[in-house]
Amino acid sequence: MTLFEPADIHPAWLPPEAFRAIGSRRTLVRGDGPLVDTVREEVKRACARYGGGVRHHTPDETGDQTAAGEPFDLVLALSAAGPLPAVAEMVQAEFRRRRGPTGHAIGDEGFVIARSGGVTVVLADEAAGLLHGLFHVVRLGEPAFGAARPPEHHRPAMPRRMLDHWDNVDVHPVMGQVERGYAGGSIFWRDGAPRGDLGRVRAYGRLLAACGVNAVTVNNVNVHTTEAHLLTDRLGDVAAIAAELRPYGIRVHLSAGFASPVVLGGLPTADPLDEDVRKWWAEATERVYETIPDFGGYVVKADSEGQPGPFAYGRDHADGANVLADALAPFGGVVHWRAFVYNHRQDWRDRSTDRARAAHDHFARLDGLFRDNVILQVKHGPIDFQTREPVSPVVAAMPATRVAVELQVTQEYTGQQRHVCYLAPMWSEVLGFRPWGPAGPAVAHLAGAAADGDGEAPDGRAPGEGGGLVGVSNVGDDAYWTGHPLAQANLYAFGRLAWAPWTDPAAILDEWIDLTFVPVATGDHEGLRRVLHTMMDGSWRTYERYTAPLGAGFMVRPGHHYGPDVDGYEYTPWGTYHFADRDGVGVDRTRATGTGFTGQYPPPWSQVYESLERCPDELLLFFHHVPYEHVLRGGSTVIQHIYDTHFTGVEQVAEARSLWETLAGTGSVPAALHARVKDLLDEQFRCAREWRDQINAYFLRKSGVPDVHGRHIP
Ligand code: GCW
Repeated sequence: MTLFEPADIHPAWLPPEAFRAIGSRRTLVRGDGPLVDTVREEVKRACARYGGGVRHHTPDETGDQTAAGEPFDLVLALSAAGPLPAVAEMVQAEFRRRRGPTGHAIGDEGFVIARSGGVTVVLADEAAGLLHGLFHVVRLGEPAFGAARPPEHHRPAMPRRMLDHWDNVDVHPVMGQVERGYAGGSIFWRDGAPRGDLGRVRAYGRLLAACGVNAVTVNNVNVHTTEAHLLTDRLGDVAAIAAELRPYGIRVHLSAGFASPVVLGGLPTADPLDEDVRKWWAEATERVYETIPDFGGYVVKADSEGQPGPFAYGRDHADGANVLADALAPFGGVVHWRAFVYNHRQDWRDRSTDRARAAHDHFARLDGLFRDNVILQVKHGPIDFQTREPVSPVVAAMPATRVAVELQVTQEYTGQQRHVCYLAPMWSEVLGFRPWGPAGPAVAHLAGAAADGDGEAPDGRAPGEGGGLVGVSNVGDDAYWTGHPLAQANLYAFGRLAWAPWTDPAAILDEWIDLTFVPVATGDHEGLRRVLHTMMDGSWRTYERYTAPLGAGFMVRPGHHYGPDVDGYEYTPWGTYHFADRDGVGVDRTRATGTGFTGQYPPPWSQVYESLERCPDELLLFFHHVPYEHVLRGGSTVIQHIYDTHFTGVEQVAEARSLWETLAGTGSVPAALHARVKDLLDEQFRCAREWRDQINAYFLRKSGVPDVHGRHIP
């Protein structure tokens, strides 16, 4: 296997220097199989650069020493590949002793790491675990070879950690090559054909494995005509991608169109209960597995924003999902069925329809009717990836269904990779939200996070029963992968939170900084770290301050969704309204007087959100319509809060921009990267001012209430 390092592509969090600690040491890799080969190649390449050595014992070879009679510094071994060097045997025995007779095995993707007698040992039951263990050692760097450490058991909290690419094969006339993509073209497709640039796909797989992702969907959930054919006659294109990602333990999934039996199979119907339709799915799926034996499964957006679905045949979404699930089941595949179903042709005059309610209204009653290999993929908020939304009530409403939570790594509504907006703090809040209050499970548990090393899920589920975490990818063919170089941190954080949801976002940022910026650590690395934390830790809240206030959402330019337009969606069919008038603003979603959405939550949240006094400030306008002079829990009035946060938000962007300036010429970051971020910060500042002025002017004009500080509002 040849490892690929594209010359003009930024290495993101895997620059060669990140492997210095490993590359300068003597390593034994013990085990066989393709993923173990990947581990060995990684170590070999690092050693070629930094002077270390790697040895691969054959099964009948043993020993604790290199051929030159020196001890190993690092042993990476499959637990069943024995006999292992004495120190690894000891670590294994110690791990078994600690976990006790009923404790967990190391697990499919897990690993144990320890350091004893000057040797760092990584043990895994499966090769994928060894690969994750290797990248853990990379993350630790030099400290991996420092003080002794007792066996630590790491395993992913979520069984499936998937990135969905909204990449089109053909350039879509409105959405382009990548729908909501802000990092150039697709890394998979160009102008109707595969790019052929498979080295880049391989490099992508490597980056993903190093942050914990293990599944990728290669085409947009909006399946257009050309893309539909990936399932049948263009399956070879998918197989080529799968071949590049496989060495990094990443499985390929496909977005499939629900009408495929008609569109591709020429059948008169796609009715999920029709025998010919079932047969068509079964046969098509069998062919997929003949070509890609480790294929992950399908992702389906049905009856949503114009995509076909079971409603056309009078069937429900359990009928729809189950026909695909049955086709996949013999091969161990899963169908990710999206819960993003709502009426996008609503009459704005109709106050009884509430888009926030839609997913729960459609899906809650179907709980228990889905096959085991159906994963209901639920957007984290009830509307659509806004900067601030409550957690979707669907996540708590489906105890008998596997639920995956979908996050948007691509920054459609959070600055489109022109603004710095580190999203891990938002995701961490989502994952930590406890729908039944402090004593109940968190969202991360419901999505499958039992096996996270911090105990069993409180709801008693066995590890890995949940659906996992899904992110809409922010990657394109841009030299920095993500357009904004600092948006790489979001991709990295997505993988790390899917692996370990309780990790502090600031700690994840530290990991990312240390890996990404090692190469030019000629400058003041601690200074760089401080600057990046100041710029990024609170950047999501900063973004929230200068955009739509208090959970109101949208207020973006229709279509492309960049920049402010307070009434842009107010009189459209999309169901995203704020109802501002001269007296007040917000959506009444209470049971008492509004749409009743608050009733979709279990207590305590059904009561907390219902109550004007108890509803958290940041979600007030999501749940209530209030007068401008309404006093928030924080003490300020709604209108004064709007003015204050918008002035502060812009000041914070200005500060970030000046801070970045202090890094110019210091050598802490490469000059080209510095220049790219500088330009983007100029744009962020411009855009933030535009947001501030439009929002403030709009609400001043509506309310007539002046700013108590008398600041200029145009
Ligand atoms: O946020 C919206 C986007 C659409 C997207 C849709 C979805 C892929 O504006 O571009 O379509 O969500 O999640 O399906």
